[in-house]
Amino acid sequence: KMFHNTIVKRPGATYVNGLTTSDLGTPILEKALEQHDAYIEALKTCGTEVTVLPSNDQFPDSTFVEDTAVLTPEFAVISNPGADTRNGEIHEMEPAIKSFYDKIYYIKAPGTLDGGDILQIEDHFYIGISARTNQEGAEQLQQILESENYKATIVPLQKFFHLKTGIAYLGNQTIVVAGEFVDHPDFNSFQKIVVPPEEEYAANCIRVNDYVIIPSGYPQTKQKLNEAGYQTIELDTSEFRKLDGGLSCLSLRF
Ligand code: CIR
Repeated sequence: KMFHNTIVKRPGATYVNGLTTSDLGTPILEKALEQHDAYIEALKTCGTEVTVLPSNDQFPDSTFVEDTAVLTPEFAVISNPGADTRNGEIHEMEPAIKSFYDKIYYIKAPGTLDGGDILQIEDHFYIGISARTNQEGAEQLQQILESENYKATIVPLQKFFHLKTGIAYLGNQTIVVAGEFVDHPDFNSFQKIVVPPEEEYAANCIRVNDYVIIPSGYPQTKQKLNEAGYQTIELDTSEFRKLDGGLSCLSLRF
């Protein structure tokens, strides 16, 4: 699948106060901005037109734009983020999405849903139930997708923060998997690139056209991807990892 467009949002001064479950320390804003610059450059190298939205200090986590929407070639779904401090992020994202889409659906309370819990594999969407996405939100999305002739499977998560924390789709029926997804029955029919436990964070990688963008510092995963024939771009994501974020979280790709 070819991606023509990407949307990103700059980290703001309050980024350092974002939500986290990790104990990797407080992010360094200046470094986060440099890493974000490199991320934008990589998306351009992959051939996408990058829309860069300005930061909003009211929402410390708003650079993690992936959580605000689910985008398909035909329509957009604005999510209803499950964290209180993030829910309002959708109001700034909506006009940006409207500039690309005419057909827009919404996830509505009491349903909650974070885009990071949604993985598209060809015409089939997998919807994680997590601390952020509840059953009601997942079922709303499932109904929307099925009404648009997509398939949708709900996948309750055991340990991962978001579905895409532990799984990525590369095209060609091939997935990158870590942890609970290595032997998960819902994903057994795919070709798998298995990320070893010590490199688990590298499972959050993104295929963008001719490249797979991966976090730097995960040599075994990089080697497996290269041996499978994928060209990789490595990016330092240390300041995003400190807030449980990764490469997929930082953009909407469509
Ligand atoms: C949060 O807790 O919501 C952010 N600190 C991290 C969001 C990561 N997003 C993603 O995995 N899609």
